[in-house]
Amino acid sequence: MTLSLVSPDEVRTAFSQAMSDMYRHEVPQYGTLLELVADINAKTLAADPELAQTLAAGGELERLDVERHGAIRVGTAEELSLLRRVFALMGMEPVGYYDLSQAGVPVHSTAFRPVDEAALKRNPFRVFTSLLRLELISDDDLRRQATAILAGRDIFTQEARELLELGERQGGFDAHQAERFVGAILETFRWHQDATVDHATYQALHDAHRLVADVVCFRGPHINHLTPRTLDIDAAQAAMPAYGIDPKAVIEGPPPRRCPILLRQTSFKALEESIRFAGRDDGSHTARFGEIEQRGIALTRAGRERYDALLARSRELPPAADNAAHQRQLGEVFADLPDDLASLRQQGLAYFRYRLSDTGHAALAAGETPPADLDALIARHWVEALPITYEDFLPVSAAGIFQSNLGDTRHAAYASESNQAAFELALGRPVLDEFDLYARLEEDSRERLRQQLGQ
Ligand code: OOG
Ligand code: NI
Repeated sequence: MTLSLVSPDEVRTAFSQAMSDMYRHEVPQYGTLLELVADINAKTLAADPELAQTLAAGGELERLDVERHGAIRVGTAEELSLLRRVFALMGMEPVGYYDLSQAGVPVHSTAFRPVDEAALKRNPFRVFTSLLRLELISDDDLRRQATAILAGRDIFTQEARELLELGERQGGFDAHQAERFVGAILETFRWHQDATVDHATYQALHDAHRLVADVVCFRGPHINHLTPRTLDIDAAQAAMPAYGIDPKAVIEGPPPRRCPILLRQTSFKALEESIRFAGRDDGSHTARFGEIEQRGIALTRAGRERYDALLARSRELPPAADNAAHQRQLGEVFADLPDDLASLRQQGLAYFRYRLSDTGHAALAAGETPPADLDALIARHWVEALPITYEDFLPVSAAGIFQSNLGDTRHAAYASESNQAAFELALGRPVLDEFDLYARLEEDSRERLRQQLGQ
């Protein structure tokens, strides 16, 4: 009997929907956030037909409602490499390396996400995945104890492990197996009210760093937030209180711009939730929250260097009084970066997807000779340059999101080297370079164009 395998895109879509349903059930405020984002997106599109048209042309409109990212934190190399295999069956690969230790968070991370154009269009679901760096716990006894606790847990059900191996053997799943796989993997990310340790152990780990307690004291890496994509994050941030949501103080990332770049994010603060310790006494734990994001154009290495330099400059200024003042201040610093697509393109600061326009198609059909170079093709409207959306994360913003959920006690930067090699060893493969991926998307579109034009 031959097996008819479903596409990994379908498995990923089913999984992202199942995660969203589970999280809405676990954290009802996330459901409210989804409503808010849907309201704001509908209003934004109605008020800005040009934006609606650009999004539709780029294939962004169909994916808007399914689009989200999530975040998890794991404790061991084995957990991370198993998740790498699980996500591979959903068409997700590790992209980028993020070192959060500089910001006083004892983890390093990658993002599992689809990488090719068709898969990104179908459903770009991403999971920001952090690995706890136990070596950054300075107390020897506590570090050994945390290591032992983690060594004794299994974050996967037996069924999940069996299906993972089956999927790898077969090179995928049939529809029924895919459904079982999604259900079994969902268990890994479920919230457990029962901690696996007693109160004293929790407290000791919590005192080392709140994140250490979050990773070590539970049965598995509960999903700690999910993040829908909004088209107007300033409006969404402003509307949160009216929906009963308490936002973090400032929106992370670049200021509002005519041509949105990279990624802007904000979240509501983590909820205090009741838990039960192994000794049966009650306590509380604060880890889970909701976030929204607005995505813009992906920057080239040169563009990203400009972004990083401007962000660093803005961080030297005295902190602003509130989000509005913060955004104004950022806006002044970022005035140095061109804010129109033509300049971003001509100066090689951002990535674009090139496409033969209706005019180009008609001219070609009429037997006209196309202009020889890209700028002339664009100037004569044969070709459209569409922004390529940024699909990744930003380390400074991620640190801000972590931080806003770690309460008021800030940990100083860890005096450690960033260690991509150790992360990749734990992961079991190198991470992909995000710039290479965007460059390839751009180059593929140019290659298609050259073929159509016979150049
Ligand atoms: C991850 C925080 C980073 C983002 O969107 O930058 C993140 C975490 O809290 O585990 O999700
Ligand atoms: Ni996030």
